[in-house]
Amino acid sequence: MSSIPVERPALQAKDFKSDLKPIWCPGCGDFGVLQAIYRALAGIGRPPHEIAFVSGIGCSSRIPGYTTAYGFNSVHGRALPIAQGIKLARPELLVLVAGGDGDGFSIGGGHVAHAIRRNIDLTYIVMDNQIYGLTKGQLSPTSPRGLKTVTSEYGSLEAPVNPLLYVLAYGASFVAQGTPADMAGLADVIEQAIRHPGFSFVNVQSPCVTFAPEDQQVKAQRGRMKTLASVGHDSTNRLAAMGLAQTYGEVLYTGVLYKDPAPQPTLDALVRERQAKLALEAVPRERILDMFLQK
Ligand SMILES: Cc1ncc(C[n+]2csc(CCOP(=O)(O)OP(=O)(O)O)c2C)c(N)n1
Ligand code: SF4
Repeated sequence: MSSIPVERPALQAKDFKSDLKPIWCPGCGDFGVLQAIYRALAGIGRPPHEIAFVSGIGCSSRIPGYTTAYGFNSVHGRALPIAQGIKLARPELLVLVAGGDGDGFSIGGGHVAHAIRRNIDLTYIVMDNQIYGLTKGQLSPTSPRGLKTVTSEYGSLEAPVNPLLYVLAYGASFVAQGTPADMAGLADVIEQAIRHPGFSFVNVQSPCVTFAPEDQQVKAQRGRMKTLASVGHDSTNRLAAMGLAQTYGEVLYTGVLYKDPAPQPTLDALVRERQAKLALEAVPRERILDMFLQK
């Protein structure tokens, strides 16, 4: 047999596009997120069969089906536990997780903190449209105070969850934000998130053109967008990142907010290490038989 290594052909964005046609409303921000994911995956170069893409339930959670990766459109709010299980069982896979702000910060909010503290190597992309899209426009955890929806006819009385502060405060290893209004920037942060070892989070302000108000649409976003590079942000400084994250809902910062300069070991790696150690220490099978036969 030849020992010459076989080079993998370079992959292109189109290699990650499935035959399924998205059924999102025309103009939905999630189309842009999908394109950015195709580009990021092409940049990474792992073939689709080496990628597990898990989502919850919602318009945004349809996204794995539009890729050629192995997809699991799972249960509302439960994408993260499923993805963590997959990564622990099959650490060689590239694991992506995606869903809406409702999926991630309402019903699934409790899972985020635990995924972060476990620091399992996966990338979590939240399509934050500040509304429940699939169920036709109810308040979501990131809806701004005062928003009038079918469930808040006189305007929401609640303050929104700040997803950036949430994940930064729990110690996420990589935190970025993007928008389909800047496709190149979005593809770039998703690729960086995938490359980063450990729990990586990308908040994408992905407008719902059907149920979200005008000031959340791409046109309005352009007036609020600021790249983190333009303000000279040091992405190795978590406290500086938390300071900028306070402006969530006002300034739309794009780029990498935080990237751990010395990433901690991931739980999947630690589990493998322990398994190997225990296997070495394990009593050999023959010895167990001896013990049983009291030799
Ligand atoms: C356990 C459970 N509770 C509620 C629902 C109904 N439900 C489906 S999607 C959804 C919220 C969708 O909003 P979001 O997660 O933000 O995603 P989007 O549709 O906006 O992309 C809800 C409440 C469900 N499917 N399962
Ligand atoms: S309802 Fe909103 S989030 Fe859902 S597909 Fe339509 S535009 Fe997108």
